Amino acid sequence: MGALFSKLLSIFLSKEDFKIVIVGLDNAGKTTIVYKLLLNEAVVTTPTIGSNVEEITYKNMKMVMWDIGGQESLRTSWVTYYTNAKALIMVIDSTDVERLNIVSEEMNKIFQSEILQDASILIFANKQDCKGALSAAEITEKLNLTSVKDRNWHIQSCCALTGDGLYDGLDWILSTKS
Ligand SMILES: Nc1nc2c(ncn2[C@@H]2O[C@H](COP(=O)(O)OP(=O)(O)OP(=O)(O)O)[C@@H](O)[C@H]2O)c(=O)[nH]1
Ligand SMILES: [Mg+2]
Repeated sequence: MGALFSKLLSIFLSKEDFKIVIVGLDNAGKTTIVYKLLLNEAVVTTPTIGSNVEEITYKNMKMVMWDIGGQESLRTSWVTYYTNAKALIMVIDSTDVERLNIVSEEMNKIFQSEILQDASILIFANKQDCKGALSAAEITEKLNLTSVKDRNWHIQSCCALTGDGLYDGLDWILSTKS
């Protein structure tokens, strides 16, 4: 979606909407997660260019999910989506060990972002069905998450193809806002 259209859409969406921004490196599984939640299907995806917005109603809460492309050239635009976000979801491909250092850099920017100060930060350790996937505990250690004391964060292991763990993650987000 073009930047101008995204801006116009955000003007029409009320501040009261439960806005969730979903980020993560390319191929992490963000779009797959959104459509699993929306349609209960593992859809075939193509890389997201710009962003994709879907509304998901869960436990009577209408969540507006902003799924943003994760390719390198798109990552600097992530911050432009953060205004009024109640939560941010970082999706990690748990098998992509080589790029965990890049994930760590992006996580640090998110934790330091003033605009996300009050947002709940959920980390999905995705692709747990794959051989060699790091566990949530291993990712917690590699990203040094336990050192982050001033943000409300949580890590949840999941598999976007089966849906395992996805609603546990949403339940955590809701628990932080009730
Ligand atoms: N095995 C496995 N594959 C997954 C899982 N989640 C996503 N995938 C696959 O990973 C690939 C990338 O998924 P996408 O959802 O398009 O990734 P994305 O994070 O939206 O990527 P960008 O839009 O480029 O930022 C697809 O082939 C998915 O089928 C999972 O839990 N397990
Ligand atoms: Mg995508």
